[in-house]
Amino acid sequence: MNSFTSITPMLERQAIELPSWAFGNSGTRFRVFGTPGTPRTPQEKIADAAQVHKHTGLAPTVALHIPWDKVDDYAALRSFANEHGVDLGTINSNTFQDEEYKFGSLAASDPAVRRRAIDHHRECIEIMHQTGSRDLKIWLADGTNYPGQDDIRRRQDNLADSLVAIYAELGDEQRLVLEYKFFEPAFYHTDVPDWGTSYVQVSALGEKALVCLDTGHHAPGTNIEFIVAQLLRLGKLGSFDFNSRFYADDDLIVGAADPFQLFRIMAEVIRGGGMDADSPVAFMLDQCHNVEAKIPGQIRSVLNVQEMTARALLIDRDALELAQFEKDVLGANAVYMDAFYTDVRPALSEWRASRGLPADPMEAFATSGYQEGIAAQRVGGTQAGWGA
Ligand code: AOS
Ligand code: ZN
Ligand code: ZN
Repeated sequence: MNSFTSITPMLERQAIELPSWAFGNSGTRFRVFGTPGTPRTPQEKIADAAQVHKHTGLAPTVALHIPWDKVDDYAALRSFANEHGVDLGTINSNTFQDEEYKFGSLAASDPAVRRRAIDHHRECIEIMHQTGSRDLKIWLADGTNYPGQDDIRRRQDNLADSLVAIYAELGDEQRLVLEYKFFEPAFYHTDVPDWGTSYVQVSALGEKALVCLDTGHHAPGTNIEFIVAQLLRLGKLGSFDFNSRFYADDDLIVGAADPFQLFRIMAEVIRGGGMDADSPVAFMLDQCHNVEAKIPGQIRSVLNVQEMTARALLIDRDALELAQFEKDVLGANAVYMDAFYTDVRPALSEWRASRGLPADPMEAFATSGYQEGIAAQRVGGTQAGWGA
């Protein structure tokens, strides 16, 4: 097994982008539970996200959601983020909350609706010029609830045409990442339901269009690490939306439901070059913290990714390849499992301390007084969250 010392250069490079919406109030369709100190503005969300980076060194950028994080001056918002030690990252579009999008957006049969959705993405790209963002993330709730409701084939052509119009607006250094999801809120068919559809659509656009893989967006039992291996092999894995699920798109803390799956995903990321210095793959959380404290929830999340990444980096690839070559099934599996069963937390704590970071980020935040401070200070105002 590789030594911990040998993997620290890769760990040093790890960066996990935080979603602004993780810090706002969010919830399921049943209820949104508010918590004291919840941000009321994009600036307060960014200040909270900066606490995660301060205590872990793992989260240097914050993704925005438009219009939830709409401000008059995005350059000023970027300066605010920089003053807090972080930068702005992915711009996430939103065509899933307006009345006009009841029957879809970029895939809708109504050309006027498609034009509105395309214009929204043009606005997002304009914002990207001001925030310095590389990625435009497109997730569509588009789909139908009943067989026959709409022409599912024509919707693919509508989507393709809409994406061409958006792609043409991208700057030279900008990318479009198209996220898929197998169901919800549409229940009969979703217009971008799987990695294959996203791959087909982005491949038709060009090299600046790639797939976004949300780990909560697959049917139970899906071998997600196979999709990771395939998209890396095809050069079309643009980004992850990390979270974990027990049943659907639960948006729970990544690794909480199945740390072994996260380990296997990171093992394929590493095998496929996704952690190399020149890797185009972006790693982001897409989570909501409905019953747990939000900032600690995000700290726990990035630590979970770091821990499973470290374990996956411990895999002795030479020993694994030899065992595979020799058809030593149990030997090969043992190489894999030896790495997975290695508790890397003590080594990570020491490593953090050696870099001037808290050995225990959760404890450091809990005793920092920050949570108590915002709970006392942020009284009144609209507590940001879904649709805020
Ligand atoms: C929706 O299920 C997708 O995961 C989106 O990436 C994300 O949750 C949304 O854009 C933010 O609410
Ligand atoms: Zn997502
Ligand atoms: Zn999702």
